[in-house]
Amino acid sequence: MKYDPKTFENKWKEKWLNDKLYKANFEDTKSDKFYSLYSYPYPSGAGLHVGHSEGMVANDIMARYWRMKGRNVIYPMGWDSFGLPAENYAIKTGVPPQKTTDDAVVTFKEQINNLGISIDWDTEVGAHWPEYYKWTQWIFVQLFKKGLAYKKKASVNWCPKDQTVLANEQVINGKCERCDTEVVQKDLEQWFFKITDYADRLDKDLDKVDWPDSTKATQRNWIGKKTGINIDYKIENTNKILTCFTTRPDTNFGVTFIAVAPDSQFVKDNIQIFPNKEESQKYIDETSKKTELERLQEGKKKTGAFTGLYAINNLNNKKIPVYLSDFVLANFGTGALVGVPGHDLRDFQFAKTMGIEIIRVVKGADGDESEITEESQVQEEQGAMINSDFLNGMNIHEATKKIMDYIEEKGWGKKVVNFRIRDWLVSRQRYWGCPIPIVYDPEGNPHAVEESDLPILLPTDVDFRPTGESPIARSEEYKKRAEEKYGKGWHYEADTMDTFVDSSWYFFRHIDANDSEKAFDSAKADYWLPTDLYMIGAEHIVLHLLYSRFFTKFFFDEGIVNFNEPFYKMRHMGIISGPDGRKMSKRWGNVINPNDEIAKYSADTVRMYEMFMGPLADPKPWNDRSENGVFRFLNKVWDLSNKISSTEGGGTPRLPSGMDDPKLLDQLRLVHKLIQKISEDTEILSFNTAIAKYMEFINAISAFEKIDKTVWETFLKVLAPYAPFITEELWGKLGNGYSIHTQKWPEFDPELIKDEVITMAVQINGKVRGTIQINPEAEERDAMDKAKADEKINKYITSDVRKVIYIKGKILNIII
Ligand code: ANZ
Repeated sequence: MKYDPKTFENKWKEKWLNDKLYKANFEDTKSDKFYSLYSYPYPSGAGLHVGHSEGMVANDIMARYWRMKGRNVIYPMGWDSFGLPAENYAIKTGVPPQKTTDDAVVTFKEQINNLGISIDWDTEVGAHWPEYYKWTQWIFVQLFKKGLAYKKKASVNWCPKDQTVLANEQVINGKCERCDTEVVQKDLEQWFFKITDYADRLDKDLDKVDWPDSTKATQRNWIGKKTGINIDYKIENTNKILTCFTTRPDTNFGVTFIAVAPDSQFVKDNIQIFPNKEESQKYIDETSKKTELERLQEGKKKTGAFTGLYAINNLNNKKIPVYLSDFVLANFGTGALVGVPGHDLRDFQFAKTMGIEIIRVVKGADGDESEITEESQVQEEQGAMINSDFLNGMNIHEATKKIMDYIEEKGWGKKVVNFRIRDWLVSRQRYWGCPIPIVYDPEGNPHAVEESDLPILLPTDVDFRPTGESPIARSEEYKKRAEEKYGKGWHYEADTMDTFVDSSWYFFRHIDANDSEKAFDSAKADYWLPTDLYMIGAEHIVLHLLYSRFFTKFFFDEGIVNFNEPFYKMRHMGIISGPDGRKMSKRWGNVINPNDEIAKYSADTVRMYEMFMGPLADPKPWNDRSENGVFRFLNKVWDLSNKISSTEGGGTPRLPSGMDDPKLLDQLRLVHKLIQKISEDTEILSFNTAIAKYMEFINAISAFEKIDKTVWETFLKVLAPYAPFITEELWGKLGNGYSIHTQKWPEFDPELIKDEVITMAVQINGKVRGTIQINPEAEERDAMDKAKADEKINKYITSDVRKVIYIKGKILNIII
């Protein structure tokens, strides 16, 4: 019989689902657990593509591996199902978002099951399900009660075409990410979550988690913790004070201007006394047309206007001109900065355009003390002080400390820590989202909806074509509902929540998905969380993670959970591009649907190929030829199963003492080494190397005329997490009971993996000077010890070893 996956893959899929084979054990609160989390997908109409399934398969291998190792495993799945695409589709076609979303979920689920992903479907959640968003609303209410959800007028990015507020990241080069329309600034009443209260903890606690360094760095950068000082400057001929935040007070003798954000409070309060009032107003008006992103763009020509005011530098009583400039942000620091054009690039560019004096206060590389006239001379990070009175000669770090203390002692300023992170704007003027659980009295004061009245259901009588106001505001039913409940003149908030709110807590709900009494059970959360492996695409490493971490810390503060980081270990999958090397997209017609590949080969082929393509985190193009190679491998596995000898099976094979069948011993060595290597590689998520080892094993074992049954059964168990269908089928065919996936992971016998030795050549400076007997897997240190212990070799090691080139199992080359 040939490998014909169609005859069994469906059968096993159905059986595993019906038997709930992958159910997490919620009774057990003692065993080691493993929470395998894949970032819950947006169920798009296009269905799942191989870019999604890559991460799901990786999580699945881990889930299956740890189940076999005896851990209590949860592998949940859910849907990030609110959001713009379904709404935009509804606007175009009239099909309600509920319908498109529910249809898409059916497709996704079917695709996931086809791949044999071992989901416990009893843990399923969906952002758009009332029984889920009831608790999203509950969280909003808790934040509101603690003063962490508040309303204020804010200048926001506004897309005139989509008629919605956009987050900064949704604005690409000043244009709407989705429709490429020029984004404008608009002042609107908006809801915010006060994530800034958590800024310091969000920064510090990154030390506790096992994430890729670059991901941590990106988080830190976004949080933007800056230690510095606020320095007060008197404005000449007035009683006004202007405070500037600086991280580099060491350079303060080099200050030649002050720049204030045109939209800062200082300007609003004092424009009347600006000697150059008109010119200033004109500049303020121009700035209001620009997005924050445009203002910040590096390399952009700096602009500004002189206010006519002068401030006094306490250090040397120098008069400093005060300018307006849009590269200064109103909501960072104090909204004003001291300009040191010799040592800050933006300040240099500004000084150049405005014709402001440049003073060097830090020596350049090689002690350069010449005048600073070129950008390349501007240096920011190191050097010794000059032209700075009592700071002269110190390096910039000493000088920073010294002058901070000095300024504080004199009462001219105060040390502060600032953060770049801003409060989280959560309201959206859109229909397809979670309604904000706020009701307004006739005077317009907001009140939280009583918890017992949740959920506030999304109305369905809504025409959601964009007009600029929230579509829900036009629902008659919504108006009536509020008035019937609260009285005349009362109305519900018409904005919905940013979908990032939904996705900031879904992993809590998974562990208690059917609880109708509360968002989730604290004891369950304390057992199951933090997650043991979180797999997300590298495009989600900023906001989603910050927001989820913020919610977790809030729950911790509320005493709801006893941990304050949600994701212990996190890894990213690389983007899979189309066979043409381009990003998979409908537009290029290069999207690969796993269903098609399953039909062409098998689910096991798709799974293993996705893992074999390369290191998990690397970007990689789809290649049908290599996929076919994996299919051939599985065919070999199938065919070899026919060679199984009739010896008794069961358990992990070990050679009984006294037995001297050299063929069996060789087979045992092969399979025990395989156990060891697959365990090692799997635990570090090195799936591509693991698969290469299965292939090596199959090549080696096929040299035998007959294969021992227990050896083969062990191999099947070790292959099971990677290829669940074929292994289940062959396991049963060999007369074993269902299911291979509930078997114990085999342990390797250390005796059987270490006894092998080879003869390795040892070179000194490239010349062979002898050989050593060594295990091909031995580390460099062992090889060196053996080489030095050999007199013949050692006598050539006459001076210090400069370098060692060691290739395991091949060669040792010592350079002296
Ligand atoms: C003087 C100075 C001298 C600065 C120097 C830097 C280098 P970074 O640069 O990210 O560490 N700053 C202060 N308030 C600002 C605002 N509202 N908008 C834009 N920039 C502002 O952030 C800290 C520095 O950013 C501060 O230190 C200040 O410039 C500038 F050689 O002060 B510095």
